[in-house]
Amino acid sequence: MRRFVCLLGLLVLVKYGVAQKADSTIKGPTFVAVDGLVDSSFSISNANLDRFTITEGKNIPVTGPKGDVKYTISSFKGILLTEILSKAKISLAKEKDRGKYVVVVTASDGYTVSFTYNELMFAAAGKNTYLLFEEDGKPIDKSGPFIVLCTSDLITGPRHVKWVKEITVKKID
Ligand SMILES: Nc1nc2c(c(=O)[nH]1)N[C@H]1C(S)=C(S)[C@@H](COP(=O)(O)O)O[C@H]1N2
Ligand SMILES: [Mo]
Repeated sequence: MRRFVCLLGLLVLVKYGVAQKADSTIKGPTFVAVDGLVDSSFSISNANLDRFTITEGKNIPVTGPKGDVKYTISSFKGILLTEILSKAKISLAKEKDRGKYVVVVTASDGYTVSFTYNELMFAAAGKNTYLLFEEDGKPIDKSGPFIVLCTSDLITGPRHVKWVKEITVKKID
């Protein structure tokens, strides 16, 4: 009996130790809050990704301000930001105020990026901005678990957001 208890204790320790190790590779929040001027706020985590249409992409260079390629994302899985926003439903008080609405993406380290309503609805960024949750066939570890990236940006580094925490819809004055 004592042996059994010892073994059980060991198993628990091993399992706990492994779980700790797996968690320590994740730097950012495990869920992304979608909120602000929307009809319904919600959060996205690994547990509810199946609510969304998943898109795949490949060979995306992440470039610095001078065009230098820092690295290339060879493949990714993600959700279009517009798909997320269409579920949340941005509430425009007046249609012609659309130009005053912005979608602000923030990370746990304070890094912040914004997309305007008009560019997401009517320009290339709308079809190319994703919340990524997988890179190279695996969950994103050191920059994740969630990244926002606009693949149509001429320089992709600045609007590449690691450790995404929140996607908020705001209105400027
Ligand atoms: N959360 C967060 N995301 C970030 C940054 C940051 O400091 N914090 N740096 C940005 C910059 S300056 C670049 S060029 C790209 C690529 O940076 P990396 O090489 O650190 O991945 O990520 C961007 N995303
Ligand atoms: Mo950068």
